[in-house]
Formats: sequence, structure tokens, C-alpha cells
Amino acid sequence: MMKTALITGVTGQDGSFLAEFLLEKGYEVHGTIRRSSVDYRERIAHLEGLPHFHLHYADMGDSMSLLQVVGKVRPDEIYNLAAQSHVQVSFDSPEFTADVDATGVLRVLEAVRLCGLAATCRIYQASTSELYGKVEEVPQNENTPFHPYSPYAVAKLYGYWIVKEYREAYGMFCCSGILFNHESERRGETFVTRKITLAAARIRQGKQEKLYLGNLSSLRDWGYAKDYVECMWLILQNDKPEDFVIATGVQHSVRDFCRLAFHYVGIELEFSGEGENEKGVDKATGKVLVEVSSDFYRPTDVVNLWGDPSKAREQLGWNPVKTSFEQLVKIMVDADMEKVALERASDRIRTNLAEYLEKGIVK
Ligand code: NAP
Ligand code: F7E
Repeated sequence: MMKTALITGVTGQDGSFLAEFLLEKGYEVHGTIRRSSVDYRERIAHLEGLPHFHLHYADMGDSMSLLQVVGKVRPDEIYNLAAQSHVQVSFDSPEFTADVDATGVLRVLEAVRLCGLAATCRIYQASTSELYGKVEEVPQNENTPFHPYSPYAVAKLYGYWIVKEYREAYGMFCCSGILFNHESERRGETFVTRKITLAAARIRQGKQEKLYLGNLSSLRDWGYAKDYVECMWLILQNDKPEDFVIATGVQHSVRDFCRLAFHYVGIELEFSGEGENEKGVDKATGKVLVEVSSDFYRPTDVVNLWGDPSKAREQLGWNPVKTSFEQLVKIMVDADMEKVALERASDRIRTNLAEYLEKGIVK
């Protein structure tokens, strides 16, 4: 029997990879999208029109839309990926973030219960390493205490606990994947990795002068999104509903990422100076290509994320290092070198706007 999956947030980085993964496994895949005045569904354009791929309008802030789609699709599995996922933006829109990322999870769980699917529908909740926030232990595993350090993380912590509550109160098969940062050629352009790979490609091709970043010393455990969606699926195929840390177990700084991305476009960067005075200089020309701008500092920043994926490796048989850090950076750089080569002036206007928004210049 063909299984039916519902993915909220199917237009996002993870949603698009997961939809491809589940279609390959033979699922009937349904995804939710939001109404928007512009038709911008780049990441799933190649899936639209496939016979086993279906789209529905729903918003995480609207219980009725969620109830309708869950009632209509009656899924065997729900992957709740929809969220306001940008940490910096959560400082600017904390109430919206709480509504979507916290109460939104409750709305999905209640929709499942009200549709009479509590005993049959398995639910995956997209939880996050941001729960560890101001970290109390390094590396972090399933037993590490949480210390959320942004409105995003606080909202996601509610999502984590309400999932646990529904599991214990109603015996529902609902689980959280505590995923560490995962990136790809489809990553949003204002997350640090993609911002760097795009800038490296543009600087190489003479379309950008300089890259401005915030905290270069921030440490992350970066994996490849395509590998991580497999783990979301494995979590729901497990015998028991449990939460899992998903990470590579390898840690790098923003500075390391930057150095490697520029290396792959043929520019060797040398960093010197400290804090806001630190600069990345092209060794060959002496030109300053990377500078620090306090516009990209956060009111509270999470600076030491490093995951321990032992439980996922042992219980789910998942390979945390299928794609290495070096391969990930190369995949992203190669994709952006191609994208930038094809870039038209209109695309650049959109990208500049994204940067202005992140800087808080356009509100
Ligand atoms: P993403 O690219 O930002 O995608 C987010 C998705 O949520 C998009 O489809 C977006 O729709 C949708 N969405 C946002 N607000 C919504 C609303 N009010 N109603 C309905 N849909 C809404 O994020 P991602 O990187 O794929 O991450 C997927 C999930 O994993 C998120 O919950 C994120 O918080 C979590 N997570 C991500 C990471 C990571 O490193 N990527 C790590 C841990 C956890 P639009 O396309 O219309 O904006
Ligand atoms: O920042 C620093 C920044 O925005 C990473 C989301 O998917 O992963 C993501 O959240 C680090 C931070 O991702 C810039 O201060 C320096 O320390 O790429 P990011 P994030 O905040 O880790 C988690 C797991 C999620 O759950 C989220 O949904 O890099 N940083 N300079 C910068 N960050 C940005 N964005 N821009 C900079 O210029």
C-alpha cells in the first residue's frame, strides 16, 4: 500500500529535499504552501505536475486551514517543517515567530486529534540545536539541558515540549528531530553559509566587491540537508516514538567556512585583526574582501553548537558523515558559481534587498 505523507513547509530547503526523498520511496506526497502575491516556488518547481505530488494552501497561523488539509489528506505521516526559521528575524518579529513556530505545532497536533487520526498518524516535528542556545555542555546530545537564546529558540522549545506532551498524554507517535545546522545549494540566501558561497562566487566573477559578516568566531556543526531529510524519515520508521539529535559531530567556525568557500573559487583568504576590526584579505592581491559589520551581530548569539549523533547512528543506522564539511562547501560553491554566471540584473536587485532586510535597513 502506498503511504501518504503531508509536509508543511514543502517550499523550504528541507521540504523540497524531503518531498523528493519520499516520492522516490513511493509515497503519495502532499505539501502545504502559503498564498503569496508572487508565485515563487523555485525549490519545488520540478515536482509540480508529478502524479503523486499535491499542493494545498495552509498557514501555520490558521487552525482551520490545517484542520481542512489534515482532514482531506488523512496522512499516515506528517512532517511539520513549516516555520519562521531565521534566528535574526525572530528578534524583529518575535510574536509572529511564537505564533507560527510554537502555537503552530499545537495546531498541527490538534488537527490530527480532531480528525480522529491520533492512533494512526505519525508526526515529525522539526526541532533545532538552537534549543541548547547558551550551551551548558559540549558536545550536545539528547540529555543536554536546554537554554534557548533567541525568540526563535524559545518558540521552538514550546514545540518540543508540546510534542512530548501529546506523546505522553494521548499516546501519539510524535517525535522531535533536534537538527543541527544543515545547508545546501537550496539554503535561503541570508543564512551565513549561503551568504558566503554566493558572495565568493560573485566576487570571483567581478559582480561584488566585498562581503560583510557578523561574528566570524561563531561555531557550528554543519551538515548537508539532503542527508538530514533521510533521518527525518528514519525517526518515523522507528519502533518507538523518540527524539533524536541529528548532527555530523564535526565543528567549524564561520571564518573556516569562509576561508574554504573562497578557496574553492580560487581565492586564498588570510584573516587578521579582532572583533569588528577583523578582515579577510586576498593573499594574492592584498585586497580586503571580507569585513565585519556589527549590523549582523545578534542581541544574543549562540556561538558553540556541536552535536553528538551517537543515538541516531546506533538506533537508526544513520550515517552522520555521508557528506563531509568539505564536500558540502564545494557543492554549494559550485552551484553558486553556476547561478551567478547566469544572473541577470533583476536577480541582483532581489539579492540586495535580502541583504538590506537582514541589516535592518528596510523594515
Ligand atoms: P526554510 O527554508 O526557511 O523553510 C521554511 C518553510 O516554512 C517554507 O516552506 C515557508 O514557506 C514555510 N512557512 C513559514 N512560515 C509559514 C506559515 N506561517 N505558514 C505556513 N508555512 C510557513 O527552512 P528549512 O531550513 O527548510 O527548515 C525546515 C524546518 O527545520 C524549520 O522548521 C526550521 O526551523 C527547522 N530547522 C532548520 C534547520 C536548518 O539548519 N536548516 C535546523 C534545525 C531546524 P514560504 O516558502 O512561503 O516562506
Ligand atoms: O547563523 C553567525 C550568526 O543565520 C549562523 C537556522 O536554520 O540553524 C539556523 O540558524 C551563525 C550565527 O544560522 C553572519 O551570528 C555571522 O552565530 O546561518 P545562521 P543559525 O542562526 O545557526 C539553526 C539550527 C536553526 O534551527 C535555524 O532555523 O553565523 N553569522 N555573520 C551570521 N549569520 C548570518 N545569518 N549572517 C551573517 O552575516
